[in-house]
Amino acid sequence: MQLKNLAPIPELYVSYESAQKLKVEAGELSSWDLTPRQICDLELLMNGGFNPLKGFLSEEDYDSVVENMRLADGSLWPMPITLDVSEKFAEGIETGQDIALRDQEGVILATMTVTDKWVPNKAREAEKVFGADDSAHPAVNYLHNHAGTVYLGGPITGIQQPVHYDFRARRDTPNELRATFRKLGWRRVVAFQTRNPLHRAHQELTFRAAKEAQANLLIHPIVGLTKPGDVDHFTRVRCYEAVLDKYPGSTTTMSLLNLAMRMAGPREAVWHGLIRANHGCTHFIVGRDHAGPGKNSAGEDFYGPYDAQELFKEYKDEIGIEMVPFKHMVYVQERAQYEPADEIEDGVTVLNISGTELRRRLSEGLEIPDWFSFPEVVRELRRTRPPRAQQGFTVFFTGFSGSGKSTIANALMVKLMEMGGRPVTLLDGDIVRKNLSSELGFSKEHRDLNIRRIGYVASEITKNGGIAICAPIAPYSATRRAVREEIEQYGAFVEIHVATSLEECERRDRKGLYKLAREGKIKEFTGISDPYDEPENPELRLDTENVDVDNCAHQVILKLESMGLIAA
Ligand code: PPS
Repeated sequence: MQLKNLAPIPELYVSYESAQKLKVEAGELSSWDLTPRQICDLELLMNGGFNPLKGFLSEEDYDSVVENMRLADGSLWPMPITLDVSEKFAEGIETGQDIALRDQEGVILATMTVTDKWVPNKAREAEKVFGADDSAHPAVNYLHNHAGTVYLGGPITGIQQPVHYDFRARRDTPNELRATFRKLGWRRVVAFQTRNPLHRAHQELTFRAAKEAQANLLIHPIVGLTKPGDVDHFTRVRCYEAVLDKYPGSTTTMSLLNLAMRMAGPREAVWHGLIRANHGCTHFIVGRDHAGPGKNSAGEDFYGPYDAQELFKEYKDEIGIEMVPFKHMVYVQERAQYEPADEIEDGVTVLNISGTELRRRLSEGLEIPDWFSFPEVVRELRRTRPPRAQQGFTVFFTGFSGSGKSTIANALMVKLMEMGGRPVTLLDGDIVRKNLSSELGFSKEHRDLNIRRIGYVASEITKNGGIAICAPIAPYSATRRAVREEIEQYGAFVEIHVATSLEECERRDRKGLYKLAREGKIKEFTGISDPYDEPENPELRLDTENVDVDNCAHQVILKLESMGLIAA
């Protein structure tokens, strides 16, 4: 008899012949180029990872999922899986129409019959699904600042899987994993979800969880999208491979899951459970603060530490997978081993290194002890995260025209070049407008495009270990924030507000532009006839009215030193 959890699960792919035919016919259809997050969602829709979903949610399903964590037919489903598109694209789409869904290179992956088109209430979605309409939550920030304004819903016809060139042998569809478990005779499988490198405590806890559940172990890391700032998946997978060798032979395996996480804590835990059940697992480890998004804008946790476990318990029969609650493991020095924190008597020495402390040690090149992690893991992490003083970073000046941004940026560039060590590039407003953005004017749309281009170049420089100095006006805080997010994936983003007042800039009027703006000869002039959002929390604010340029540049150098970005 075949175990229920190992029987094949429905996929949304059509046969090879039909796919070939569809590919040709789809040439006539309107095409939507999927975002990276939508590609992750589509892959799991098509391969059954999101079973019972048959496509992107309809409006009725969406409303029901947002309100009750259920599809309209009553099945448990906690996360809205929606196809968000731009208003412009939506305008040309009628319900009943088929559209082609393509990857970022234009390869067709699926078609969708659009049954629904609506403008969602994003504030309600944020409140209900993520617990608060607070953009400090990464998924709420995504919802308001990245996702399109219109949702399309409808069933999917799968043509082909998204192509992955990395770690191909480690990627499995739910049915491939089910087949593997069948072949190996694994009847009980406990899955461990992770978006972080594994250290000794994780290895110990997962091994114990498997023993307790009398199950084999599946390390099931996320390689789709995780929390901004996480260690990239390439590095993590190399780390996981090193840790796999530490488990007793043939007890444990690893498979990579191309999921786009939402960091939705309790709802996310239930979602993760359903996904693992679809992948043929019987048990699932839920830890403290599972899929936690960090602090909200008031500095408090979004969810309680055990909310995820509570919600999971409530729905465990419907999820169809048993929860193994995570034990917090700590190192007991006297016995030189890891033990569950709640089983340790008073009087022994307990050692622990938090995630924040680990990042500090890596960024300052300090020792990471053997009891904490495996030497192979530490070596990989050090390769990817060299000490801060060797990483790339971006200094981003913002302020009114004529505030002194370019002059200070030039002085800073010369000082950094004098120090040596890393290449320095200056992306001054005027230089950029000549070379990168020569066709752009000063409308909101054009300014945003200009700043995003600067952000893109700076992020590449930062990624490759250089120093980018940017000095545009950059009047919109949302755009500055987007650039910050892009750059912080690779290194520090140091925002510097050159806080020269408008009156002073106008009084100096070096280029004579303020006079022209007052006379209405230059339109949309920042500060006169166009807005400027003052930075609320820049890393540094410079007063140029009472301090000379050299001193201002020096203040920036001191700031960079205090952040560990240049050696003192
Ligand atoms: S933005 O808003 O960040 O895209 O602007 P930026 O690329 O920094 O370009 C600003 C420079 O363009 C000149 N200029 C104007 N500035 C503001 N508003 C209007 N309408 C405008 N028209 C031309 C001005 O010289 C700015 O240079 P800086 O170096 O800031 O004085």
